[in-house]
Amino acid sequence: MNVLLISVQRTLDILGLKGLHHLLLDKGWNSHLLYLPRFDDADRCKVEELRRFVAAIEPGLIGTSLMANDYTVAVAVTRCLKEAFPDIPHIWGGIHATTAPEMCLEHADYVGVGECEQTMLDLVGALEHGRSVDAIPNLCFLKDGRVQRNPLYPLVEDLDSLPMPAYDLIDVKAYWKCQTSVPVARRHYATLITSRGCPYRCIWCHNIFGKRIRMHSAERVLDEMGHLHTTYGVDDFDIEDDTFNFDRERVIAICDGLHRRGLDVKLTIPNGVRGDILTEEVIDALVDAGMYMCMFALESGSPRIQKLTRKNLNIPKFLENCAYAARRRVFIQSCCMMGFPTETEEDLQQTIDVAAGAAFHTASFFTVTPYPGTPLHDLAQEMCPEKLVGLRFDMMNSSTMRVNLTDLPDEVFYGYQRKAVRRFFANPRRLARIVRDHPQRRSLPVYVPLIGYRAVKGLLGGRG
Ligand code: B12
Ligand code: SF4
Repeated sequence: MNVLLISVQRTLDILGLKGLHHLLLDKGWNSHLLYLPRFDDADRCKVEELRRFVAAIEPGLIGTSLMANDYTVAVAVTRCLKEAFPDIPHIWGGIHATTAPEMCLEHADYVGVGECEQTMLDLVGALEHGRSVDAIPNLCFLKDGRVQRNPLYPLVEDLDSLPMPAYDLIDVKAYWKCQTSVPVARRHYATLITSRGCPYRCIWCHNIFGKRIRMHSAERVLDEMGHLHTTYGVDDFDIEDDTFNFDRERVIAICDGLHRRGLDVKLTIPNGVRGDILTEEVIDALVDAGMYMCMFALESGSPRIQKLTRKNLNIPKFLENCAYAARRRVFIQSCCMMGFPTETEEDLQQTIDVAAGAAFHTASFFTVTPYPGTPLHDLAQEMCPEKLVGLRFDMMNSSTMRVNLTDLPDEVFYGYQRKAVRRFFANPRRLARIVRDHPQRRSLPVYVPLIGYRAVKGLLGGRG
């Protein structure tokens, strides 16, 4: 059977769907992967082009992967395909389908909840052979007008049992043309996820892979890096784990392994490290293995907000590690979240003060975004339900979000965000460090419009 997998996400480097595509190919299914990052069903040419493409493939199943901010586009794509091909079933999966399956079933025939490797194989097999799908684990669907949520498969315990991506079936180098979240252009990069699950309990966060961390072995990570390096010339790896540094010994084993195998590569950790559990030994190992850029996520400088949000970051330890990494010339990015329910001017000011005094090179001061299915969403629902009314999914990107969950008036709240950006960047020493330490100085101008937008956020009317 032919399967069509569609990504409506704006970035091309989607690991989950790519992994499912590789798995299907590995198991002998004829899978196709289509990127539709900015699909607009008002554009008739795009609609016709998509329909022609699908007609040529004749898929027996269409799978779409989405985050919350992709919901509107996912609806448009699915609606447009269902009109033209009413008999092809659609399954949605990914983080938004996992946290809001009922909403997704208004458009998709099936929703895959959580880890879906085996579920996808089961579903494709059942559809191919005309078997019932009713008992397939992790699947949700409507039965007699009601949502049936099947039990979940146990989580994949041994991540090494998942096949390594079938890199020979994709154009690894084509991805190099796309900009990633690392502000360096034209890298020969690949993105890796080396673990699943996170034991921390930050209230804004997803729980797609459970609260226990499961990890690929250091040797398997090194095999994948080695394969990408020797076969395709990849020399820059973005590690996108939730908490890559949770197991210090594994991090050190990976770094040592890179030396042992003679792999001369660079590393970045754009999704962040848990900064307070690092040690100088781990930072040294990472820097010596090629790490040149890392995200240290502060989120809030207020101990009260750290507690409320259950991030419980040890701020002094975090700042100490950050300063050490900066001394080792790692380019440090940070992100802060502003606007939690009950957050006061004092809390906001603490975040500004801590960020401004930290050894970060850059920092983003994002608006808190209450994603459906998170404890933060529940808290907002309890404390300020009126603010959730009319929230638009296509804005659910922390840069474009316009919601103020605090009790402060909008002009005061957004004023603090603007102040944070000004205070942080209007610092000649920081600017000098950015220029000195940025791994690719010529790409620095791309920062300017983004910083400018955030510095004026809320001045241009609307709610923000
Ligand atoms: C890597 C990553 C990124 C990367 C790449 C994104 C990507 N799609 O791969 C980058 C840096 C680009 C990114 C960007 C953003 N991200 Co991000 N990202 C992640 C991260 C850390 C890992 C994703 C991943 O690769 N996981 C590993 C793979 C194997 O898992 P998976 O993709 O979930 O796939 C599995 C299942 O979901 C399922 N599945 C997936 N697709 C499908 C499809 C079908 C049909 C089926 C059946 C099943 C299925 O099966 C897969 C295998 O088990 C997650 C957190 C996390 N741990 O999941 C956040 C996360 C997904 N990101 C998040 C957010 C908010 C963003 C941003 C919006 C941030 C922002 N700027 O505001 C942007 C969006 C960018 C954009 N412009 O649209 C949120 C999403 C919240 C939500 N409810 O939508 C998450 C959950 C982080 C969080 N702490 O909350 N992100
Ligand atoms: S924000 Fe990071 S540390 Fe906190 S629960 Fe999510 S993945 Fe874990």
